[in-house]
Amino acid sequence: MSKPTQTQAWPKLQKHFQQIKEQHMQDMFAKDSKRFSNYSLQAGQVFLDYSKNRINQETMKLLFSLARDMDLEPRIQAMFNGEKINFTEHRSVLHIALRNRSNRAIMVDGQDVMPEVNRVLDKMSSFSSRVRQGRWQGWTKKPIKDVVNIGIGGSDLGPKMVTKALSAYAKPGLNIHFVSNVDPAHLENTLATLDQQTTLFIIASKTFTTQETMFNATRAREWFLKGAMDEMHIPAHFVAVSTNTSRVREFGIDPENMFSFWDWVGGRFSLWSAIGLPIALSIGMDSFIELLSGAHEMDEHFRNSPLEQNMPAVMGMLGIWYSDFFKAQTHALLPYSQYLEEFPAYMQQAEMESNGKSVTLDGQQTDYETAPVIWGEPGTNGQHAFFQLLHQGTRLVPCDFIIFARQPNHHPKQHRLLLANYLAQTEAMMTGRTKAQVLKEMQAGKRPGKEISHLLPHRVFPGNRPSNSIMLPELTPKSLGALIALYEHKIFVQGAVWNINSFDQWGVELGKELARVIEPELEDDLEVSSHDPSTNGLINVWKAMSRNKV
Ligand code: G6Q
Repeated sequence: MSKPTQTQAWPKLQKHFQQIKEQHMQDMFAKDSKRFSNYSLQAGQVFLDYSKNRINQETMKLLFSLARDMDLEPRIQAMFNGEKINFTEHRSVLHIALRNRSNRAIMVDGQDVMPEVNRVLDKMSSFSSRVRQGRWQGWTKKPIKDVVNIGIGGSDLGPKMVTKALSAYAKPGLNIHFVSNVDPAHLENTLATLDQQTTLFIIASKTFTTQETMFNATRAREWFLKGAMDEMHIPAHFVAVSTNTSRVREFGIDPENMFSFWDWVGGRFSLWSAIGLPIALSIGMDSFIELLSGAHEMDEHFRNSPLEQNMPAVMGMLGIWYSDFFKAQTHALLPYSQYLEEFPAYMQQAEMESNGKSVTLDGQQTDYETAPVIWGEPGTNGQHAFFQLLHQGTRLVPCDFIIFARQPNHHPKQHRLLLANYLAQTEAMMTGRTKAQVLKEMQAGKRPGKEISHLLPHRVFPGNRPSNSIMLPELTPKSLGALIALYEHKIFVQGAVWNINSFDQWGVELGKELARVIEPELEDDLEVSSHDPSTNGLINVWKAMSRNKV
């Protein structure tokens, strides 16, 4: 089937939407005493309550038949079997092989990829323990104290998010820094307090051609040589993570110090590969393997569970319900964990770069919505900022609330407060507060009648705002691995049903190309006229401004 709108399920869902769209979730709970157990799932360590959604049994039945009409199940198997489902780039999509702890053979072009995957994991293991134990030394024989990962996009966001999330597991005294932006301030501010003798650089780039990374890497090498004075010291301080051996060699890094990965690992799904080296350095290889195991557990759940009990499938189809029928334009990720501060930004790339597409696999324009805008912040901070709009704004914003049940080594009372807020918000979003309730409350507070009628409409909450509640026992490498994999597979589900290629990113290329044209035009004083009037105008204003002529 080319488009989901051509399936039998789609018009049925449209009709069903008309029937259900005004129904309040509170009435749904009132009618079904088992709603919580009927609409919740456990997958390994991850618990999902999706009962606070604007759905009933008929909705889920129709959503799953849409998924089946769009061949979701065979598509899942095709990914796990190494088929070249990223057909615009002629590539398999095998981040699942990187964490295939069962070691079952996964074939690409007639070859099992697992021996190579395991070889690189072994290399990461021996390197990370040498650095962590102080056996990998700088040119003055001092142990490494600071690691600077230079990479961008998929070669930055994943390891940065996980390193921060698992900072409680980090080795004290080994600081991990991430430099991505081509703005010189990023590298300069990072290097300002570092010592060349005890700093190790990881140049992380799948292609080893990305402009930002190559500029920052070159500048980092200059900074290093200012202290070390001799290029012979580079091997002890620069390693590379890449698929491009010749470019790594050209840059001056010995391929012995290169950690490989493969074209079947997409940038935004690469934290499980050698791109995860900063994670392994920070938390140790045993914990890195735990991260992989957690993801593998979720992979097995996704591969083997029927859609009705399949957590990524449920979450993916709910997202489609809101995007395509309720026309929700955004989706908020709200981790109630400061450790997951970077999680929304990471998922923003994963979802929006994967499913921000408008052409089907067979090249037709979609006549339906695809990925929503993904955004979010940790709770409770967000509550004091944008939650107003979630509760009383004009837009419907489906939300995912995420929390860990236990937080060892932290203040239990404070953790209970965090949990109380997590629960209170989903409750408030669902139940709202009616006019009658507000009136009763205000009358009980003995407010003057005039004030009551004045304030009443402002204090009413419509409720009926949907959310998923995700709960995990504790933030560990294993549970985090499962959580990330859950979202990766949710993205897969949606891409399959929307019949788009979730694994290419042509949209990122155009800006890169144009920047390469513009950059040389900024070198001199000559007026530029080769672009559209706005771009020409801006370039010429910049030329005057940067020379203090404005
Ligand atoms: C991710 C994207 C993109 C990519 C960066 C860095 O899926 O393709 O974010 O990761 O552009 O690319 P390199 O790793 O090749 O430098």
